[in-house]
Amino acid sequence: MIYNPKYETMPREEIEQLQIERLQSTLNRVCRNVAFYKSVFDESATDIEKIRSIRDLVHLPFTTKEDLRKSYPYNMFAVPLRDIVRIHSTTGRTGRPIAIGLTRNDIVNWSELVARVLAATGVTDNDFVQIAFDYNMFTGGFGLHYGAEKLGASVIPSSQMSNIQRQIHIMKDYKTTVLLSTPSYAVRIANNLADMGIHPDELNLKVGLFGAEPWGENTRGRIEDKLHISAFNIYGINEMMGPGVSGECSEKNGLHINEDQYIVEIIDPLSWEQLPPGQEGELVITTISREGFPLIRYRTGDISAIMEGTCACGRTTLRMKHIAARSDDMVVINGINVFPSQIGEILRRSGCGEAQFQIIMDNIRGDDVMEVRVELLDSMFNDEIKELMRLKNFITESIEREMGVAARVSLAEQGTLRKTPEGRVRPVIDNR
Ligand code: DLL
Repeated sequence: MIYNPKYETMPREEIEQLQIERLQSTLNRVCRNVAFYKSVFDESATDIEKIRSIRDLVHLPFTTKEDLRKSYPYNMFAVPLRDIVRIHSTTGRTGRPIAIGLTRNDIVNWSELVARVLAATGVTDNDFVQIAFDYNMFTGGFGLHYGAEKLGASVIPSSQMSNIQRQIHIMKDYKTTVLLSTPSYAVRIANNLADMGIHPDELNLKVGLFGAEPWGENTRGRIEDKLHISAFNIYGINEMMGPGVSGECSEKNGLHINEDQYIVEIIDPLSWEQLPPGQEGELVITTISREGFPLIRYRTGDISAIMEGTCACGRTTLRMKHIAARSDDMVVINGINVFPSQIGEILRRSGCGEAQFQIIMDNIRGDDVMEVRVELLDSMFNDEIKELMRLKNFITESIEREMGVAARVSLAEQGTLRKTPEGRVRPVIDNR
């Protein structure tokens, strides 16, 4: 269902007209009320009066995560603190946290965006929506909660509890029809269901919306098969209020962007040039209706592309490709951009499943060299040497053929790849 036909099916010129009007008013507000923007516009000699069309966006400076970290907690709010009714924040695991402040109108707008994203997947006021995202400073729980309530659904705020069996009991008892969680949590639910001897058809689940971490068609297939539901991708980021930036419709072919509140661009992460539709690069978002915490050309660090062509669902809003990588994990070797997600895809196809891997870059006597170290899964340990050699050759050849780079592939024992302080495998180690 199209929740808000006015904004979701607006003709292209009208959307762009609305965007430029809202952008101009946002620029005026940030110039008046946010010292950071006043000074960057002054320093870069940006004349906001000259921003007359969406095409002029390229003349505005970017805002980065570092800018927001420096302004923690309140320095970039554009309204007096008494007008802020909600504060959310990132965890700050990788540096200082990024805090956002929302006014009452911001919360109303956010709920509307989330209601649209839910409705696009078929959720209605007849549904029981179980929200298995954390309810805390993280935007997932509260953001989706307000949107689901706005839609009129019956909301079950279960949060992401570590006791998965309890999560499943709630799902069964309350006859949950829609599950909202991270994709990895949905996989854990599916696995536990099997362990508990519950057949998915004993549940009432029909739809799942998953996001907050990268996932692709393999995981979609696994969740759909094991839970007997239709699985949809939703995207958002704390700095853009959280979930609600974009989401998939019934076509499951890209995520529709809520363009009446966000202007989205794709840039080359190295040259910072804007890229045309179809080309992959870093997602840059400008807020155009936000009061508490407006952001101009915010570099999300997420890699996506604007999709070409119109969608059969009837929405006219632009679609973005699902996020499979982050620009900070991209490495460049001999002018070729390499994303860990591309290697992950090749490994899945070569039968390594979700094996962990690491890209190690070195420079040997002036030449850049790339090693891909793949952690053997338990099941692969028993394979004959001949079989492992075949696998190694297959991966090496696929990387060369599909990505145009020569890589040395090595197989490693489990637990031997270098990790981050939080215990995650570092996707890239660049020793150059
Ligand atoms: O994860 C907001 C959210 C909550 C989105 C619930 C969807 C559902 P942050 O904690 O700020 O906000 O993390 C944002 O997570 O920059 C992406 O790298 C990643 N991410 C979010 N959604 C997706 C997705 C929330 N659908 C960061 N696919 C973003 C891939 C995603 N990555």
